[in-house]
Amino acid sequence: MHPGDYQLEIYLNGLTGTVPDHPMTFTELAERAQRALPPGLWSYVAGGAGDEHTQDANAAAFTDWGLYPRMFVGADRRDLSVDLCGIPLPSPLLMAPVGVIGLCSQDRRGDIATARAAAATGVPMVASTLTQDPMEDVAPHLGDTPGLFQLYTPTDRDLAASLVRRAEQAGFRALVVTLDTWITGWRPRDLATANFPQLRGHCLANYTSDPVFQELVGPDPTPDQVVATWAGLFGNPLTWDDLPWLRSLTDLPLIVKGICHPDDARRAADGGVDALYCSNHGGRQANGGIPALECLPEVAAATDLPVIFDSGIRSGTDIVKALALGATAVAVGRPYAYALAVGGLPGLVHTLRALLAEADLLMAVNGYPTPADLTPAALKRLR
Ligand code: FMN
Repeated sequence: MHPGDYQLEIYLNGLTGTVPDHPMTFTELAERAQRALPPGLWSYVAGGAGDEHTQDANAAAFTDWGLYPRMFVGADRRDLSVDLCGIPLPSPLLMAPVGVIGLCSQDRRGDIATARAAAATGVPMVASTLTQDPMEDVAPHLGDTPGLFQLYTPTDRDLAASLVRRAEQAGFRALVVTLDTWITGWRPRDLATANFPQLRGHCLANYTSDPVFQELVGPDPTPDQVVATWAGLFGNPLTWDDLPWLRSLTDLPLIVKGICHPDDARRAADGGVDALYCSNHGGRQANGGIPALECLPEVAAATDLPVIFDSGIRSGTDIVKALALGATAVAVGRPYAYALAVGGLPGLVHTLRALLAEADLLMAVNGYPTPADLTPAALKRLR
């Protein structure tokens, strides 16, 4: 079985008159997600920082590169598996942490649906700190697929330690600490509707279920007290001096998310992290103007550590190009949030399979049978 076999399945279904229920392109996915989601949630998921130039540039940057077709390779057998910090993965694709994924499914149990999609496809879920269901309820649905836990480091160190301890006990296999979101970037779409989901009490289950948080908020808190306590400790403006403490929190692989400069990559490596996560948060945080893909080669070259990449991946082709530019694994954010909104669990499974099928078939046609064959030499810079 290759991921690309999904296309045969679709064509064979067509012989009995069945066509896919779910979108085949990102454009259609986005159009249908906009219709499926309440307007405020659509704006929150689809929007980004400032005039969204960086967010658009993230996706456009992939068209600056082309993949050389190579012949006489006989790439009839592909192996897309990768090793990420000692965790064997069937493919290099992950689902990025999306804090409101819980709200994106019609029943508002999207964290659990995402975990089930991970179980069905082998595509790991990076579970956000911000979930509708507590991590202990999400993790069992991952099945045999590894899950990673993403930490928004709170200002209270005991709460941070408690969240990490719970993630370990729930069976998550790595800790992803997000560095670029201790404060929220300027997001005009959300500001125009004065809408910030967590301030309305959404996606705080990991906090309200936490013994340290419960202690901090006091007995029988009102919803307003929960939100006020959460808002008061959500964002920790970490410095390099905090890295030894973060490292001491867990023996799990520690992955730092938001690394876009080679100096930061080197310093994080010196501080004992296990992998780098090159991302500009999908252009949601800073409208600084550099597409994340432009940062990837330098970050990848800076150390020997594995690198996860996200921000702007919209297709299987994009996955292949990011691998060639140095990523060990790549993650999608909005594409899977839209897929869940449009088609629930089956829609999400379809989109993940479609992304992998396209990547696999591009590698087959162009003669790159494994991720290791994808190097910068496979790419031609077009602009
Ligand atoms: N990143 C985090 O580290 N933690 C989060 O809770 C989180 N929530 C997000 C919520 C939404 C609605 C979106 C779209 C992104 C969020 N991100 C979060 C950023 C994603 O992990 C990822 O970096 C980004 O979506 C990748 O870009 P893409 O959407 O262009 O694929």
